[in-house]
Amino acid sequence: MPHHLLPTPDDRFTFGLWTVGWQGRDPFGDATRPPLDPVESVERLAALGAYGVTFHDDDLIPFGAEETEREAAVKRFRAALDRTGLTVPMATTNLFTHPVFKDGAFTANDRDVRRFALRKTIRNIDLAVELGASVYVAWGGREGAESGAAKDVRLALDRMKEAFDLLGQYVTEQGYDLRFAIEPKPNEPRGDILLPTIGHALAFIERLERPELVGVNPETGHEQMAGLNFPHGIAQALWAGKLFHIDLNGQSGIKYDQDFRFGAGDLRQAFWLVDLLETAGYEGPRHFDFKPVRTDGADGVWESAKNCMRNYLILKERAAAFRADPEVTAALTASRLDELARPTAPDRLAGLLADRGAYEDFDATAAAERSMAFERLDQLALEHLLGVRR
Ligand SMILES: [Mn+2]
Repeated sequence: MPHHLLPTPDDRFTFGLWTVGWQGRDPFGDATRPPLDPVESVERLAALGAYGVTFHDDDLIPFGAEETEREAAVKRFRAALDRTGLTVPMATTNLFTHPVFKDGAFTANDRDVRRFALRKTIRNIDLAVELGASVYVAWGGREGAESGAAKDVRLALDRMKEAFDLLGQYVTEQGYDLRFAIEPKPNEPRGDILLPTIGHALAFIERLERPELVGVNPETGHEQMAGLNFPHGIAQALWAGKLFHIDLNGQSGIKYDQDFRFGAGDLRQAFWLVDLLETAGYEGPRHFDFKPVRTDGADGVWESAKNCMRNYLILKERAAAFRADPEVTAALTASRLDELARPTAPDRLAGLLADRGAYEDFDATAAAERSMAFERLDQLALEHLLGVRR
Protein backbone atom coordinates (compact mmCIF):
# COMPACT_ATOMS: atom_id res chain seq x y z
CA MET A 1 0.00 0.00 0.00
CA PRO A 2 1.42 3.46 -0.83
CA HIS A 3 2.71 4.96 2.39
CA HIS A 4 0.65 8.16 2.06
CA LEU A 5 -2.56 6.10 2.18
CA LEU A 6 -1.72 4.80 5.66
CA PRO A 7 -3.35 7.05 8.27
CA THR A 8 -1.30 8.62 11.05
CA PRO A 9 -2.40 10.81 14.00
CA ASP A 10 -1.27 13.84 11.93
CA ASP A 11 -4.30 13.22 9.68
CA ARG A 12 -6.52 13.94 12.73
CA PHE A 13 -8.98 11.10 12.12
CA THR A 14 -11.38 10.52 15.02
CA PHE A 15 -14.21 8.06 15.70
CA GLY A 16 -17.16 7.99 18.06
CA LEU A 17 -17.13 5.08 20.52
CA TRP A 18 -20.72 4.48 19.38
CA THR A 19 -19.63 3.92 15.74
CA VAL A 20 -17.44 0.83 15.98
CA GLY A 21 -19.40 -0.04 19.12
CA TRP A 22 -22.75 -0.16 17.29
CA GLN A 23 -24.22 -3.61 17.85
CA GLY A 24 -26.48 -3.51 14.81
CA ARG A 25 -29.77 -2.99 16.64
CA ASP A 26 -32.28 -1.32 14.28
CA PRO A 27 -36.04 -0.62 14.40
CA PHE A 28 -36.75 -4.09 12.95
CA GLY A 29 -34.03 -6.25 14.40
CA ASP A 30 -32.01 -7.09 17.47
CA ALA A 31 -28.27 -6.72 17.92
CA THR A 32 -26.13 -8.80 15.56
CA ARG A 33 -22.87 -8.15 17.40
CA PRO A 34 -21.82 -8.40 21.06
CA PRO A 35 -21.03 -5.25 23.07
CA LEU A 36 -17.59 -3.78 22.51
CA ASP A 37 -15.47 -2.63 25.45
CA PRO A 38 -14.54 1.08 24.98
CA VAL A 39 -10.98 0.17 26.00
CA GLU A 40 -10.76 -2.32 23.11
CA SER A 41 -12.09 0.36 20.74
CA VAL A 42 -9.43 2.81 21.90
CA GLU A 43 -6.66 0.23 21.44
CA ARG A 44 -7.82 -0.95 18.01
CA LEU A 45 -8.43 2.57 16.65
CA ALA A 46 -4.98 3.65 17.84
CA ALA A 47 -3.46 0.63 16.08
CA LEU A 48 -5.23 1.65 12.86
CA GLY A 49 -3.70 5.14 12.98
CA ALA A 50 -6.54 7.23 14.41
CA TYR A 51 -5.91 10.47 16.30
CA GLY A 52 -8.76 10.38 18.77
CA VAL A 53 -12.07 9.08 20.05
CA THR A 54 -15.29 10.83 21.01
CA PHE A 55 -18.13 9.67 23.23
CA HIS A 56 -21.63 10.21 24.57
CA ASP A 57 -21.76 10.08 28.37
CA ASP A 58 -23.73 6.81 28.20
CA ASP A 59 -21.18 5.16 25.84
CA LEU A 60 -18.70 5.21 28.70
CA ILE A 61 -20.83 5.20 31.83
CA PRO A 62 -24.14 3.30 31.85
CA PHE A 63 -27.18 5.55 32.41
CA GLY A 64 -27.91 5.80 36.13
CA ALA A 65 -24.58 4.28 37.22
CA GLU A 66 -23.47 4.77 40.83
CA GLU A 67 -20.58 7.17 41.47
CA THR A 68 -18.06 4.36 42.14
CA GLU A 69 -19.00 2.61 38.87
CA ARG A 70 -18.66 5.93 37.05
CA GLU A 71 -15.22 6.61 38.49
CA ALA A 72 -14.00 3.11 37.61
CA ALA A 73 -15.20 3.42 33.99
CA VAL A 74 -13.53 6.82 33.56
CA LYS A 75 -10.31 5.55 35.13
CA ARG A 76 -10.07 2.55 32.76
CA PHE A 77 -10.84 4.77 29.75
CA ARG A 78 -8.29 7.38 30.75
CA ALA A 79 -5.64 4.69 31.25
CA ALA A 80 -6.32 3.39 27.71
CA LEU A 81 -5.97 6.93 26.32
CA ASP A 82 -2.68 7.43 28.16
CA ARG A 83 -1.38 4.05 26.96
CA THR A 84 -2.23 4.66 23.29
CA GLY A 85 -1.82 8.43 23.02
CA LEU A 86 -5.33 8.81 21.62
CA THR A 87 -7.00 12.18 22.29
CA VAL A 88 -10.59 13.16 23.06
CA PRO A 89 -11.23 16.32 20.99
CA MET A 90 -15.04 16.14 21.32
CA ALA A 91 -17.75 14.72 23.56
CA THR A 92 -21.55 14.83 23.54
CA THR A 93 -24.61 13.88 25.57
CA ASN A 94 -27.01 11.03 24.98
CA LEU A 95 -30.37 12.82 25.19
CA PHE A 96 -32.27 10.32 23.07
CA THR A 97 -31.97 6.65 24.17
CA HIS A 98 -33.62 6.60 27.60
CA PRO A 99 -37.46 6.69 27.42
CA VAL A 100 -37.44 9.84 29.58
CA PHE A 101 -36.38 11.67 26.41
CA LYS A 102 -39.22 10.31 24.27
CA ASP A 103 -40.54 13.86 23.67
CA GLY A 104 -37.15 15.53 23.55
CA ALA A 105 -34.68 16.96 26.04
CA PHE A 106 -34.05 20.73 25.78
CA THR A 107 -37.48 21.16 24.14
CA ALA A 108 -39.52 18.44 25.85
CA ASN A 109 -42.96 19.73 26.77
CA ASP A 110 -42.34 18.31 30.27
CA ARG A 111 -40.33 20.95 32.14
CA ASP A 112 -38.82 18.41 34.59
CA VAL A 113 -37.31 16.54 31.65
CA ARG A 114 -35.79 19.76 30.29
CA ARG A 115 -34.14 20.52 33.64
CA PHE A 116 -32.83 16.93 33.92
CA ALA A 117 -31.45 17.11 30.36
CA LEU A 118 -29.50 20.27 31.16
CA ARG A 119 -28.05 18.78 34.35
CA LYS A 120 -27.08 15.57 32.49
CA THR A 121 -25.36 17.68 29.82
CA ILE A 122 -23.52 19.86 32.34
CA ARG A 123 -22.28 16.78 34.18
CA ASN A 124 -20.75 15.37 31.01
CA ILE A 125 -19.30 18.76 30.01
CA ASP A 126 -17.18 18.58 33.18
CA LEU A 127 -15.89 15.14 32.13
CA ALA A 128 -15.34 16.28 28.53
CA VAL A 129 -13.16 19.16 29.69
CA GLU A 130 -11.28 16.89 32.10
CA LEU A 131 -10.43 14.61 29.17
CA GLY A 132 -9.26 17.54 27.04
CA ALA A 133 -12.20 18.11 24.69
CA SER A 134 -12.55 21.54 23.07
CA VAL A 135 -15.83 20.90 21.23
CA TYR A 136 -19.13 19.75 22.71
CA VAL A 137 -21.64 18.41 20.18
CA ALA A 138 -25.39 18.72 20.63
CA TRP A 139 -27.53 16.46 18.45
CA GLY A 140 -31.17 17.02 19.32
CA GLY A 141 -32.46 13.79 17.85
CA ARG A 142 -35.64 13.76 19.93
CA GLU A 143 -36.31 17.51 19.66
CA GLY A 144 -39.26 17.42 17.30
CA ALA A 145 -42.72 16.04 16.70
CA GLU A 146 -44.86 13.66 14.69
CA SER A 147 -48.00 15.81 14.69
CA GLY A 148 -48.87 19.51 14.42
CA ALA A 149 -50.41 20.46 17.76
CA ALA A 150 -47.95 18.34 19.77
CA LYS A 151 -45.19 20.96 19.58
CA ASP A 152 -45.46 24.75 19.51
CA VAL A 153 -42.32 25.25 17.45
CA ARG A 154 -41.81 28.91 18.38
CA LEU A 155 -41.97 28.08 22.08
CA ALA A 156 -39.74 25.06 21.57
CA LEU A 157 -37.15 27.32 19.94
CA ASP A 158 -37.40 29.65 22.95
CA ARG A 159 -36.59 26.68 25.18
CA MET A 160 -33.77 25.56 22.86
CA LYS A 161 -32.27 29.05 23.02
CA GLU A 162 -32.66 29.05 26.81
CA ALA A 163 -30.72 25.75 26.96
CA PHE A 164 -27.80 26.97 24.85
CA ASP A 165 -27.72 30.30 26.72
CA LEU A 166 -27.49 28.42 30.05
CA LEU A 167 -24.78 26.08 28.73
CA GLY A 168 -22.85 29.06 27.35
CA GLN A 169 -23.09 30.75 30.73
CA TYR A 170 -21.90 27.56 32.45
CA VAL A 171 -18.73 27.10 30.38
CA THR A 172 -17.98 30.83 30.58
CA GLU A 173 -18.31 30.90 34.36
CA GLN A 174 -16.22 27.73 34.72
CA GLY A 175 -13.53 29.26 32.48
CA TYR A 176 -13.71 26.25 30.14
CA ASP A 177 -12.16 26.47 26.70
CA LEU A 178 -15.10 24.65 25.14
CA ARG A 179 -17.35 25.54 22.21
CA PHE A 180 -20.63 23.94 21.20
CA ALA A 181 -21.48 22.42 17.82
CA ILE A 182 -25.12 21.87 16.90
CA GLU A 183 -25.72 18.82 14.71
CA PRO A 184 -28.68 19.28 12.34
CA LYS A 185 -30.82 16.38 11.10
CA PRO A 186 -34.14 16.58 9.24
CA ASN A 187 -35.92 13.53 10.71
CA GLU A 188 -35.35 10.12 12.37
CA PRO A 189 -35.98 9.25 15.10
CA ARG A 190 -38.64 12.03 15.28
CA GLY A 191 -41.02 12.55 12.37
CA ASP A 192 -39.62 16.06 12.01
CA ILE A 193 -36.66 17.37 14.01
CA LEU A 194 -36.06 21.03 14.99
CA LEU A 195 -33.00 22.72 13.41
CA PRO A 196 -33.26 20.26 10.48
CA THR A 197 -30.44 21.59 8.28
CA ILE A 198 -27.14 23.50 8.49
CA GLY A 199 -28.96 26.66 7.39
CA HIS A 200 -31.60 26.41 10.13
CA ALA A 201 -28.87 25.91 12.75
CA LEU A 202 -26.77 28.86 11.50
CA ALA A 203 -29.79 31.17 11.70
CA PHE A 204 -30.68 29.91 15.21
CA ILE A 205 -27.12 30.45 16.53
CA GLU A 206 -27.25 34.17 15.73
CA ARG A 207 -30.18 34.54 18.18
CA LEU A 208 -28.19 33.23 21.16
CA GLU A 209 -26.65 35.27 23.99
CA ARG A 210 -23.17 33.99 23.14
CA PRO A 211 -23.24 33.16 19.41
CA GLU A 212 -19.43 33.05 19.32
CA LEU A 213 -19.51 29.91 21.49
CA VAL A 214 -21.78 27.97 19.14
CA GLY A 215 -21.18 26.53 15.67
CA VAL A 216 -22.30 23.48 13.73
CA ASN A 217 -21.37 19.80 13.45
CA PRO A 218 -22.87 18.84 10.09
CA GLU A 219 -23.14 15.15 9.15
CA THR A 220 -22.88 14.01 5.53
CA GLY A 221 -25.93 11.75 5.58
CA HIS A 222 -28.14 14.15 7.51
CA GLU A 223 -28.00 16.85 4.83
CA GLN A 224 -28.28 14.28 2.04
CA MET A 225 -31.41 12.77 3.67
CA ALA A 226 -32.97 16.17 2.89
CA GLY A 227 -31.70 16.04 -0.69
CA LEU A 228 -29.20 18.82 0.01
CA ASN A 229 -25.68 19.23 -1.34
CA PHE A 230 -23.36 18.49 1.60
CA PRO A 231 -20.24 20.27 0.28
CA HIS A 232 -22.36 23.37 -0.37
CA GLY A 233 -23.64 23.29 3.22
CA ILE A 234 -20.11 22.86 4.55
CA ALA A 235 -18.92 25.74 2.38
CA GLN A 236 -21.57 28.01 3.90
CA ALA A 237 -20.65 26.88 7.44
CA LEU A 238 -16.99 27.67 6.69
CA TRP A 239 -17.99 31.01 5.15
CA ALA A 240 -19.84 31.83 8.38
CA GLY A 241 -16.85 30.77 10.51
CA LYS A 242 -19.05 28.12 12.11
CA LEU A 243 -17.57 24.76 11.09
CA PHE A 244 -16.53 23.74 14.62
CA HIS A 245 -16.66 19.99 13.89
CA ILE A 246 -17.77 17.58 11.15
CA ASP A 247 -19.33 14.10 10.99
CA LEU A 248 -18.21 12.15 7.94
CA ASN A 249 -20.09 9.12 6.63
CA GLY A 250 -21.88 7.79 3.54
CA GLN A 251 -25.48 8.08 2.37
CA SER A 252 -27.23 7.09 -0.86
CA GLY A 253 -29.83 9.78 -1.44
CA ILE A 254 -33.11 10.52 0.31
CA LYS A 255 -33.57 7.45 2.52
CA TYR A 256 -33.36 6.46 6.17
CA ASP A 257 -30.09 7.50 7.88
CA GLN A 258 -27.73 4.93 6.40
CA ASP A 259 -24.51 5.93 8.20
CA PHE A 260 -22.32 4.02 5.74
CA ARG A 261 -18.55 4.27 6.02
CA PHE A 262 -17.05 7.41 4.48
CA GLY A 263 -16.67 7.02 0.70
CA ALA A 264 -19.70 4.76 0.33
CA GLY A 265 -22.89 6.43 -0.88
CA ASP A 266 -22.51 9.65 -2.85
CA LEU A 267 -18.87 9.40 -3.95
CA ARG A 268 -18.86 12.60 -6.01
CA GLN A 269 -20.03 14.69 -3.05
CA ALA A 270 -17.38 12.96 -0.94
CA PHE A 271 -14.73 14.02 -3.49
CA TRP A 272 -15.84 17.67 -3.47
CA LEU A 273 -16.11 17.63 0.31
CA VAL A 274 -12.51 16.46 0.77
CA ASP A 275 -11.36 18.96 -1.87
CA LEU A 276 -13.11 21.70 0.13
CA LEU A 277 -11.86 20.68 3.59
CA GLU A 278 -8.29 20.31 2.33
CA THR A 279 -8.21 23.65 0.50
CA ALA A 280 -10.31 25.84 2.82
CA GLY A 281 -8.04 25.66 5.87
CA TYR A 282 -10.34 23.52 8.05
CA GLU A 283 -8.17 22.42 10.96
CA GLY A 284 -10.60 20.41 13.10
CA PRO A 285 -10.66 16.64 13.39
CA ARG A 286 -11.93 14.53 10.50
CA HIS A 287 -14.52 12.73 12.59
CA PHE A 288 -16.30 9.60 11.39
CA ASP A 289 -19.86 9.04 12.57
CA PHE A 290 -20.80 5.85 10.76
CA LYS A 291 -22.32 2.45 11.54
CA PRO A 292 -20.58 -0.73 10.37
CA VAL A 293 -23.28 -2.68 8.47
CA ARG A 294 -25.18 -5.08 10.73
CA THR A 295 -24.59 -7.99 8.33
CA ASP A 296 -20.94 -8.10 9.36
CA GLY A 297 -19.11 -9.32 12.41
CA ALA A 298 -16.08 -7.78 14.09
CA ASP A 299 -14.15 -8.23 10.82
CA GLY A 300 -16.47 -5.74 9.08
CA VAL A 301 -16.31 -3.32 12.01
CA TRP A 302 -12.56 -2.85 11.78
CA GLU A 303 -12.49 -3.16 7.99
CA SER A 304 -14.96 -0.27 7.69
CA ALA A 305 -13.22 1.86 10.33
CA LYS A 306 -9.91 1.40 8.52
CA ASN A 307 -11.51 2.22 5.18
CA CYS A 308 -13.23 5.42 6.37
CA MET A 309 -9.69 6.78 6.81
CA ARG A 310 -8.30 5.12 3.69
CA ASN A 311 -11.10 6.50 1.52
CA TYR A 312 -10.54 10.00 2.89
CA LEU A 313 -6.82 9.75 2.06
CA ILE A 314 -7.53 8.38 -1.44
CA LEU A 315 -9.94 11.26 -2.10
CA LYS A 316 -7.43 13.73 -0.68
CA GLU A 317 -4.85 12.44 -3.14
CA ARG A 318 -7.32 12.55 -6.05
CA ALA A 319 -8.48 16.08 -5.19
CA ALA A 320 -4.88 17.31 -4.94
CA ALA A 321 -4.11 15.77 -8.36
CA PHE A 322 -7.17 17.57 -9.79
CA ARG A 323 -5.99 20.90 -8.40
CA ALA A 324 -2.39 20.36 -9.64
CA ASP A 325 -3.33 19.44 -13.23
CA PRO A 326 -2.43 22.28 -15.70
CA GLU A 327 -5.42 21.31 -17.87
CA VAL A 328 -7.66 21.83 -14.84
CA THR A 329 -6.09 25.26 -14.25
CA ALA A 330 -6.88 26.18 -17.87
CA ALA A 331 -10.40 24.75 -17.59
CA LEU A 332 -11.05 26.75 -14.39
CA THR A 333 -10.03 29.92 -16.20
CA ALA A 334 -12.21 28.99 -19.21
CA SER A 335 -15.10 28.63 -16.74
CA ARG A 336 -14.17 32.05 -15.31
CA LEU A 337 -13.66 30.93 -11.70
CA ASP A 338 -10.96 33.60 -11.46
CA GLU A 339 -13.61 36.19 -12.33
CA LEU A 340 -15.89 34.96 -9.54
CA ALA A 341 -13.08 35.81 -7.13
CA ARG A 342 -13.14 39.46 -8.25
CA PRO A 343 -15.47 41.85 -6.38
CA THR A 344 -18.42 42.88 -8.53
CA ALA A 345 -18.11 46.62 -7.85
CA PRO A 346 -14.76 47.67 -6.36
CA ASP A 347 -15.74 51.11 -7.72
CA ARG A 348 -18.63 50.98 -5.24
CA LEU A 349 -22.23 51.88 -5.96
CA ALA A 350 -21.39 55.27 -7.53
CA GLY A 351 -19.00 53.63 -9.98
CA LEU A 352 -21.53 50.97 -10.87
CA LEU A 353 -24.26 53.53 -11.54
CA ALA A 354 -21.92 55.70 -13.64
CA ASP A 355 -20.69 52.76 -15.74
CA ARG A 356 -22.63 52.79 -19.05
CA GLY A 357 -20.88 49.52 -19.97
CA ALA A 358 -22.61 47.83 -17.06
CA TYR A 359 -26.09 48.53 -18.42
CA GLU A 360 -26.82 51.03 -21.17
CA ASP A 361 -24.09 49.73 -23.49
CA PHE A 362 -24.02 46.15 -22.13
CA ASP A 363 -24.46 43.57 -24.87
CA ALA A 364 -26.59 40.93 -23.16
CA THR A 365 -26.85 38.88 -26.36
CA ALA A 366 -23.07 38.59 -26.69
CA ALA A 367 -22.66 37.75 -22.99
CA ALA A 368 -25.35 35.07 -23.23
CA GLU A 369 -23.47 33.48 -26.14
CA ARG A 370 -20.26 32.94 -24.11
CA SER A 371 -20.06 29.27 -23.07
CA MET A 372 -19.27 28.60 -19.43
CA ALA A 373 -17.38 25.40 -20.41
CA PHE A 374 -18.48 23.56 -17.28
CA GLU A 375 -18.79 20.17 -19.02
CA ARG A 376 -15.08 20.00 -19.79
CA LEU A 377 -14.25 21.02 -16.21
CA ASP A 378 -16.54 18.43 -14.67
CA GLN A 379 -15.22 15.62 -16.90
CA LEU A 380 -11.67 16.45 -15.77
CA ALA A 381 -12.84 16.19 -12.15
CA LEU A 382 -14.59 12.87 -12.82
CA GLU A 383 -11.47 11.42 -14.47
CA HIS A 384 -9.31 12.48 -11.55
CA LEU A 385 -11.80 10.97 -9.13
CA LEU A 386 -11.79 7.70 -11.09
CA GLY A 387 -7.99 7.67 -11.21
CA VAL A 388 -7.88 7.78 -15.03
CA ARG A 389 -5.83 11.01 -14.97
CA ARG A 390 -2.96 11.16 -12.49
MN1 LIG B 1 -26.27 9.62 10.79
